[in-house]
Amino acid sequence: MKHNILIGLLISFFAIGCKVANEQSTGATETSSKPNIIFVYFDDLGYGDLSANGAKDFQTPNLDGLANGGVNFTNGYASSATCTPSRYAAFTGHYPWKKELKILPGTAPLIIDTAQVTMPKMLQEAGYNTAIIGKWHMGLGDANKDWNKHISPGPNEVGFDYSYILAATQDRVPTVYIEDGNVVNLDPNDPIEIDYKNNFEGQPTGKDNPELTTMKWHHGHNATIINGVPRIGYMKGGKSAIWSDVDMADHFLDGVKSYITEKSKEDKPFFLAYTMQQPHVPRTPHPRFVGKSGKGPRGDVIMEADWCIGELMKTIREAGIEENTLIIVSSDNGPVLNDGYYDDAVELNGDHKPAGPYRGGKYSLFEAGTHVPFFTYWKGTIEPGVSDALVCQIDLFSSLATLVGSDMRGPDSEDVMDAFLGKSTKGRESLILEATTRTSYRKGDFILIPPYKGAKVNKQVNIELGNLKHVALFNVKEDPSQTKNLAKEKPELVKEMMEEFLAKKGN
Ligand code: NG6
Ligand code: CA
Repeated sequence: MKHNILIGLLISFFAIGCKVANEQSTGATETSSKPNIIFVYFDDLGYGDLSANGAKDFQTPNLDGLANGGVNFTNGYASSATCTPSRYAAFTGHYPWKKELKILPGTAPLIIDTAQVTMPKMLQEAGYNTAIIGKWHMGLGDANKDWNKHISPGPNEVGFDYSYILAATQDRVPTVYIEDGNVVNLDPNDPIEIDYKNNFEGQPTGKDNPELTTMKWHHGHNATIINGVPRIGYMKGGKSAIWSDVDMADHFLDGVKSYITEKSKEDKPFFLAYTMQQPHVPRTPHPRFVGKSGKGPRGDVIMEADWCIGELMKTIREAGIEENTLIIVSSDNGPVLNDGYYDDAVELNGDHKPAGPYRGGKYSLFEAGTHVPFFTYWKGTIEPGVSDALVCQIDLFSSLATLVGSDMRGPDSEDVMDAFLGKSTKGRESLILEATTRTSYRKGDFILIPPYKGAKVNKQVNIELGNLKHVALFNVKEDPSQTKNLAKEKPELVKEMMEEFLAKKGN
């Protein structure tokens, strides 16, 4: 009898053991269908700024490793030709032109409604740890916020469990880091004050005190001088909290490394938005990258960013999570050489084509405004290849929702997960693009640009804006540099696309 009980106990122990083992293996399957997700989001990086996409004058081996080892999209888009609207679309799945979003000043309130569904909220609900480290530029708190108190709402209120950000851009105040809503290293005896209209009495500015600057402003960027760099907006106080520009890339990278190392030990998967500041102005490479590209600071910070990607990959490999991590790389808008400082970007550019074959640049309704680097990498799951599928950052929300088994969707976001995984060559059928509140319509290989009033060229940045007198139709595949307006040749297609475009825009 005793013997039988013992055998019975052994059998049940064995059965429990198997059950646990089974559960563990089910758990493992679950984690692979919920991989870690890292969204590397550049600021103003052009399609042609990577050697994988044709850059010859300098190399980006680490970015190339991801682009060539994953799916490199030849028709990958940002939603807008400027930062704020693009980011809003990427993180919320909403078309930014519906809200007529513009580039925000550093004092702007949060533009995402805290009641709104967002991509990070969707991932939180699906069991993810979520974080953003880097540039934010979607506003913070309310219009009259006190930077010396907890600043809310912000990233933490719209889906990010952790945030370590710069509020707007590197070229505008406040020039401090904000961690989970609190300015880092702030001395309460030296409070920060920010104003975008009026200077604080007695404060030198780039405009009045050029002798105090180490970087010269070309247009805009002539208010408060921080670290020798004249910025957009006025700032007073907060000395102990002011960031070091040349250390910014290392600083964000350190945060990214710690986050990945720490979170990869947890049972939950993580979503990390690594929103890099490069190569936006002011371009301030760390001294170890100065002169490396031969293209001045713009090329140098691209090489610095590429090195950061190498470090990111090392961290992922050391944490043993490379085969369980989906990495998506893109840029918030197209490239610009002179965006307001004299930094030799124009003078040393030579034959480099930051936008690759595309016409225009940042701010433009022509291709280069939004047609950006875009690739997905997932070792062991994504087969390397090149895809012509039409995909946009706005689609991340609904696509990732499918991946992680969530039924939440972004209202204007389409599920193109199979294209992201390289399993299908089918992306979106059509897409509405935006550049400084103007819109265009891409369908298949064609792009329709309606006529707009306004300057042909933004002379300050020397970029063609895409303001045309008459409607234009281009075949982006055959004519990426948009030299041949097909509107007269294909009136039927123009009519069809215009009708669809207007219907989609609700006019
Ligand atoms: C513009 C700035 C430009 C850059 C841009 C935002 C001037 C004259 N120009 O207004 O330098 O900061 O805003 O770039 O101030 S973005 O990538 O964040 O959209
Ligand atoms: Ca940008």
